[in-house]
Amino acid sequence: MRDQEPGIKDQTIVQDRSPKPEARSPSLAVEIAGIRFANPVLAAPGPLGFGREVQSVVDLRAFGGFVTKSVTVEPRAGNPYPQVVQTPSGWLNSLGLPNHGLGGFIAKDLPFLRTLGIPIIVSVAGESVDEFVTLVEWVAREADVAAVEVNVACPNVHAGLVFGVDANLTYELISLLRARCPVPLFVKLTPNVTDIAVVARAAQEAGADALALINTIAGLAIDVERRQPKLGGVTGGLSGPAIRPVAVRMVWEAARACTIPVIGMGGITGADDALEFFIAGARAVGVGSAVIDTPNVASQLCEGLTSYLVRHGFSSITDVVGTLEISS
Ligand code: RRO
Repeated sequence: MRDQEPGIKDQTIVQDRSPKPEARSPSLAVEIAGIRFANPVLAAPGPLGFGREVQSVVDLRAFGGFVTKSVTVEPRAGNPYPQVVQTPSGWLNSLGLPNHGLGGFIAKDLPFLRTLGIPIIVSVAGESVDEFVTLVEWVAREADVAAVEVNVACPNVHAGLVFGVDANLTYELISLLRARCPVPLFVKLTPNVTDIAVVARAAQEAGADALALINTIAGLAIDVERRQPKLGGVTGGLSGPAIRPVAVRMVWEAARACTIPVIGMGGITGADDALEFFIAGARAVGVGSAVIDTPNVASQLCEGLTSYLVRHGFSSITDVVGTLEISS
């Protein structure tokens, strides 16, 4: 506003106190398959489990949404210990789907998740088509389940991986489930394939509402003194910073091959890591292993994303999605 001119004394000056557009904080809200997430940082399966286990150390409400660990029809204790070993740049896990089973999830875990007040996405893992159908039908009819995520990608249960490594099987399974699922259906993809675009397109053509990738990369760690696998389940799935470039590349490939939203994850620890996924084409990101070192990682990421948006003059995180520039 210009200074008042000298000599004009009696004139009433009405000051405009409405917020100036440039002072407004950029928006972190995103919409995926009709679900509104207040911010694009989702709690991904892994150390966060079903939430209750970590609620005293992690502020779960800071996440834009919560994706559960996969639920199976029957309760599972998980694979023999050790279930997790550290590697130089991440974690190798062979948890083997420990969970309370469908009945236990609905009775014990879901009531707690409802109290969070953020969208809940329930991941399910069947060992057969029939089991997937049972899981989807039961979970989707529960109140406050925003979406069901079909995990065709678990590296530690043989049957789970069979679907996700084969585009035809993925198509058949997702088509069947889509017809039986009254809420949005997400599909979690495995990186343990030659061409992620082929499986991503198959899931989209079958009616998936969104894709989530990547699950962990299959690996093996050996104790050389004992000449035995370090994990009780022998092989495991690698997560953490080591897998990030692989994940970003696959998100980019899937996003280019499909029109449905992509949720990216794999080794995100800071805002710049998350931004790589957005720029590659992800509309939201998942964070899992990072909570081990940084329990408040969700709020840290949101602060970092906001400051990036301000610095670059973007009004919304959605403006960053798929903006990778490649000079020819
Ligand atoms: O529970 C596991 O062993 C597990 C699952 Br379901 C998954 O999807 N990904 C992973 O790395 N571990």
